[in-house]
Amino acid sequence: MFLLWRNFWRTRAAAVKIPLSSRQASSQRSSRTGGCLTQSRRSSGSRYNVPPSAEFVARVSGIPTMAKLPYQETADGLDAAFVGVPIDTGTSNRPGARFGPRQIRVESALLRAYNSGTRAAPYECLMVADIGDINVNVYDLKDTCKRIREAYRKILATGCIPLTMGGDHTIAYPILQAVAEKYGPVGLVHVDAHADTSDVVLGEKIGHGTPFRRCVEEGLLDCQRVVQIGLRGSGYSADSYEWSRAQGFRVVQVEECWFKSLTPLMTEVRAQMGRGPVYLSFDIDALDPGFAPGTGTPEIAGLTPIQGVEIIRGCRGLNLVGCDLVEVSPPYDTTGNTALTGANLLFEMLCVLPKMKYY
Ligand SMILES: [Mn+2]
Repeated sequence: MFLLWRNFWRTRAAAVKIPLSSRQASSQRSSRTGGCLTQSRRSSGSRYNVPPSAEFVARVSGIPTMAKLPYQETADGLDAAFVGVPIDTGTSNRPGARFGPRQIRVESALLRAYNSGTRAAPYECLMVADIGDINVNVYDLKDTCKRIREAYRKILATGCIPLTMGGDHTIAYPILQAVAEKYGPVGLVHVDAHADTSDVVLGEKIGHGTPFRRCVEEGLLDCQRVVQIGLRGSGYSADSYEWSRAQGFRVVQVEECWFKSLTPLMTEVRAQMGRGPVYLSFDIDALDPGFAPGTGTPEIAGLTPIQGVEIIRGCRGLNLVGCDLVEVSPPYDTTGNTALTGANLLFEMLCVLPKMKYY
């Protein structure tokens, strides 16, 4: 009866343009349009954050957050959080990845709420938000690493799974320091054109070519449960991946991936990872630069976006404790398509997190 009465007055108010009280107006906006001026993100009545649908709210409207989710300051109360780490101080070649999180957020306005391929419904089972960017120090990479490590400690302490938008690949090192502090040595699915296992570059231990060497040295990885997929490009010696193999990593060079579905590979990877905690680190340069030119160290003959999606979907069932998508460098792809690809890959990551609901 109340509903009938309310609807009557709403209809009447709309028809004769009776000014509504601000409370009524806001309620009407929420229920009819999924949020309008205020971009009410919880308009569906769901207990979870649900991004406003582009069926009712123009995609191009609003302040760009990842997937048009609400922004909140901390990870409190969240099952998963999108977080940006805007640095490129660790890049060895073309810079620009500091603008990655920002452009990924802008392009992510195209994302919708359901995964049509896997029937995942992330916003019906997980509380997700965008918690902004780590306050990095663009003048000091070591200080930036410290800031990242401390920020991720706090994020992980809440029980939330971070979905990170890079930033160059240096960031995986301090993130994994915080992750291993909580979970112990983790398995790693590392998708990349490069192994990122150099020891020292130009005299420096910290950079985007060294994070996984540092992780091994500090015992952050369960080396028997590490796989590196998509590696390629010219090297400094004939066997560029000798060090990785010597640690116990499985190395899947790109030649093993050419012309194939990677779904069978991922069956093996899931067996390798077992039930323990796993971190997924996806460097956009794993994809062929024809698909993802907006990155700092592109290598030809890379993975297709289809293979990238197969890898991420193949992580379904793993005990994922964190994921990142790094090295999107907007200045090298002004179309935004690399960032859009990155946004979609991050959505795919969200859709394979533990406790996901699938229809
Ligand atoms: Mn990398």
